[in-house]
Amino acid sequence: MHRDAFMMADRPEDDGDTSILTATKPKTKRPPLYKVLLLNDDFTPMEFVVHVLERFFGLNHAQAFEIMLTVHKKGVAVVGVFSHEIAETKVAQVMDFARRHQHPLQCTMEKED
Ligand code: TYC
Repeated sequence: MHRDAFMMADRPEDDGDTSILTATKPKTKRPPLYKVLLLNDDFTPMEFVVHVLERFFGLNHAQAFEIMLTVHKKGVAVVGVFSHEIAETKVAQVMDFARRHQHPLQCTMEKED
């Protein structure tokens, strides 16, 4: 036999095993979180905003009043941090509730850093 005419398994560096082993880091990445933001406007009544915060974000009256005042004074505040799906639901609930009551209240979400 010609000296280069090796069969696969005859090559010293190849034992014929076709399996591939790759070291992989165990993936434990947590899903990203999203901040739900409430925006100020000049028309939505303060009591309506307080009610929204109690109803959709599980805040007590004092907490809701405090966050409402922060939005009123600063223009925007984070009202909660959630998974993407829960944040989307909260935003939709607030926007729908505000629209049904004909208030221009705006609620948005943004990815947390
Ligand atoms: N600025 C509104 C007012 O004076 C109150 C308000 C607070 C509106 C928070 C929206 O997200 C808001 N009636």
